[in-house]
Amino acid sequence: MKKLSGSNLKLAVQKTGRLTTDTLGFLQAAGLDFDAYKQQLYAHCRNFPLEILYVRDDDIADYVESGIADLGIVGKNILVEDESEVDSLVELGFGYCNLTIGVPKESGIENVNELNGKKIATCYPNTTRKFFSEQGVSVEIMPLSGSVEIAPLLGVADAISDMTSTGSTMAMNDLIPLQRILESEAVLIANTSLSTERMDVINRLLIRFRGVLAGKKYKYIMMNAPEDQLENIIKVVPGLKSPTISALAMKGWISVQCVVKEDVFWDTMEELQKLGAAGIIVLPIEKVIE
Ligand code: PRT
Ligand code: ZN
Repeated sequence: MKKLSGSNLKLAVQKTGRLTTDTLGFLQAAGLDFDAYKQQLYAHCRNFPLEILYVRDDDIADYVESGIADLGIVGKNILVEDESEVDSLVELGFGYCNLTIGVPKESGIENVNELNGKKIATCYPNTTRKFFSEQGVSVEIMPLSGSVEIAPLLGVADAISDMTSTGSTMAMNDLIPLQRILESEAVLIANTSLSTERMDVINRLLIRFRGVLAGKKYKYIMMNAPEDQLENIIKVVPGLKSPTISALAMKGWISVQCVVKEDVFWDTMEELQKLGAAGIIVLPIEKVIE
């Protein structure tokens, strides 16, 4: 078996699970070229000094903390639960989920104070215990390693604390979400005592990652607009520095090109139309390097 090179950075990612597809897609969008076969335990990156280790998500933070891996991609929920001593470098915009308290529909429970003295089943005992103690509510925590949703049905717990994304699992088990106790998404983490040399390589990787993340936040637009509205248009779409303007063959009209933030996209479009902009073309952006 080919040995891992000591000098390359090692990045631990989830082998198979909810984070896998988005993680691999993100790394590929950042221009990293590597293999990802189902049975593979590690992959060498062909165009960057990086080895990718495919592991269980529960092991990622431990690998990074102990230095077996320099970097990892893991849900924030695991870092909080394990109180991992790692550096969180950047939130990656996928793997969104919440740790949520759920109670049986027929319990009639409407707030967490009513859980005083009750038993809570969870795969996240530390985070859950901390939440209830901060609320001043005394509960008995029942740690489980999976299938938490059936604990109330089996009569072994009064409520649960579990990860939710769509909420359909709770609903299917006649549970009502009572309160969100942690919001989570995938994060890039690093070992806390890396050499300057390794940090330099990580910073190169971070520029690529941030480029992908920024690309998702913006759209590129091209439009025609009346020349006398130029000043107003620049106020609406300042672009990264300032929009690119070119003259149209038709007198009194210009072409404007710039980037627009995704979260205010439709508001921006409406304002531009009010200023007389027409023929607006919108393109996705792959990366933005500022
Ligand atoms: O095999 P391995 O140990 O690597 O994986 P795993 O089975 O332990 O973890 P996995 O793949 O289920 O989750 C990996 C990470 O994905 C978690 O640590 C979270 O950061 C993130 N994530 C995002 C989720 C969810 N969404 C999620 N919905 N983790 C778990 N769930 C489960 C939840 O526990 C519940 O059973 O999905 C169910 C609820 O989903 P909804 O959509 O019905 O609300
Ligand atoms: Zn796991």
